[in-house]
Amino acid sequence: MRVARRRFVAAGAGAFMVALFRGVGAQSDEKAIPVIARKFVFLPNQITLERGEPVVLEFTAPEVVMGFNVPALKLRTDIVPGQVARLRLVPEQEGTFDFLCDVFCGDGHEGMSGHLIVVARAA
Ligand SMILES: [Cu+2]
Repeated sequence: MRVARRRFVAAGAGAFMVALFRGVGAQSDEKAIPVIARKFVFLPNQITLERGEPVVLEFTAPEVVMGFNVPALKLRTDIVPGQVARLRLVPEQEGTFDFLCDVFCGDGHEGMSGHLIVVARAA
């Protein structure tokens, strides 16, 4: 009984945190970058960020479920129609990183990719 109750409380707290996270938009110190994932392209498909600058990528998918994945940075999210998927990051490494859709979305899925480019912060 005691264990069951503890599990219930933990599950409830988890759900609350998820709800809180989804409900919060970009915070004042973050730059929001909207990205649309549609068949079969990310718009924009080249995203330039400054190293050390906090950003939140805000994804929408008007058609079907998509995935955004930057394998080299171990960053990914599902993008579900009707919801905004937010990925917060502070890029720590300069370079060009490939991203791709990792949820099969149709005949053009394999070509659905782009680049995340991290540059030195402007002085
Ligand atoms: Cu896809």
